[in-house]
Amino acid sequence: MTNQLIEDLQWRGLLYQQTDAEGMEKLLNEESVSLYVGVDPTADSMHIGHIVPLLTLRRFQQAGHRPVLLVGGATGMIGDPSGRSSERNLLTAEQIEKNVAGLKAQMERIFDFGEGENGAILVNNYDWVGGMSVIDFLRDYGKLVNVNYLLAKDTIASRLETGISFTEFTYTILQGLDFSHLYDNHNVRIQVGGSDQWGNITTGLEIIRKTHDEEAKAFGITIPLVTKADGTKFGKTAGGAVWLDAEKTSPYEFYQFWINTADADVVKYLKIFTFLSREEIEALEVAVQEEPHLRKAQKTLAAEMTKLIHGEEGLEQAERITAALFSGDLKSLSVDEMKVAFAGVPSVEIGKEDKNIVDLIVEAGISSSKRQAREDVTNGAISINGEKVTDLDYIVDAKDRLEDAFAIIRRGKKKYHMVKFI
Ligand code: 485
Repeated sequence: MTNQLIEDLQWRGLLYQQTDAEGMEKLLNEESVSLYVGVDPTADSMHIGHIVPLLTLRRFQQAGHRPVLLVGGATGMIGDPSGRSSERNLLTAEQIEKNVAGLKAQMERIFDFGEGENGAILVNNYDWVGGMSVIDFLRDYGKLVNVNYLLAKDTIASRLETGISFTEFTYTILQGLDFSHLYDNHNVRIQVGGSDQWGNITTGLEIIRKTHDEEAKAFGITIPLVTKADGTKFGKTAGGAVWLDAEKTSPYEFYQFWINTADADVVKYLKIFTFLSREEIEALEVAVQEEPHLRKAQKTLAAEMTKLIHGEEGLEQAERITAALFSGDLKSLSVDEMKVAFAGVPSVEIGKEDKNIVDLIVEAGISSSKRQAREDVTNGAISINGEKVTDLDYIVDAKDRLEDAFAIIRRGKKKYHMVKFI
């Protein structure tokens, strides 16, 4: 018997490796299960690379299963060598504590933690590993895992040349004992992770197999790395990673990231990242083919993702800023929105004294000469904070300084400059 959820995951391209596809499908047909994804608190925010396994768990939740979200308060103290070519620096306990709080808050936004049968739960492996003695660790877990077995893992084998500390070498056993702990205490039957987590997930199955009788049945699946048709790395912009934290990546930047998706990638991303139905996505696929200039699929992707991570309010702000920049009507934006909108535009610092408009735009390098500046002003090419200035004697003063600190000056249709008054 096929399973609708599995079919959907396959159609979305979300299944990469599976330890026992048939067994898992059978299990899902028979009962509602709990399943988990773990994230280590290496930063105080997740980025969009983290959300694919999390969203996959939400798909399981929608099909009636219970997501268990693990924050690695203990494993974060050690550092996962998976996918890394060199040793990590240890974080301090304070840093990890702060990061754990950040991750928890973000997970709470993505999941439904309702009281129901399948409400999500959050766990922290520090709760069962933090107090474990080294003797217990070595006797109860270290003894179950053969060194040869560990050396054969990709993530360890690939580090033997360049070096791997005993600390990182041990990491996979810690993640493995988590799986076993969650199996016993939360009836977790499946672990999900990105493709770099295969080795750690299978260590967990090994530990479960060795500590339980034959009846014990647990499964692992990994999710493919998200790729881009042009071969460049997904999830990176000029400014670095795309974070879920609005302080690090504003809702507007987040929205822009998605709206800039190439036609060649957009349908794939709609499948991976959104909860739109197959019918809706297929209709958008037709739109990409027949009227690509409308960018309907990109707009939908950007709206869905921004709403998911930043809520209706974040989406509204992103759309308002996008529209204002497109039309040039800055007056519709609040001062805070202006700051967000122009975070990336060229800025110059200028003294706070009142100044004639022509002098100011020359000093700020917005017009190349006094003659050019006069021409620009009389032609109506210059505006301050969305207000056109055509008077050559206009004085830029306190009324033009937003928060007494900056002004946005536009020259021509689209060239924006931020002038900071100091
Ligand atoms: O019991 C567990 C303890 C820790 C972890 C998982 C289960 C975290 C895991 N070792 C890890 O490092 N995950 C990465 C992280 O935390 O940033 C990323 C993976 C990625 C995807 C994502 O977490 O690199 O593939 O699984 C959710």
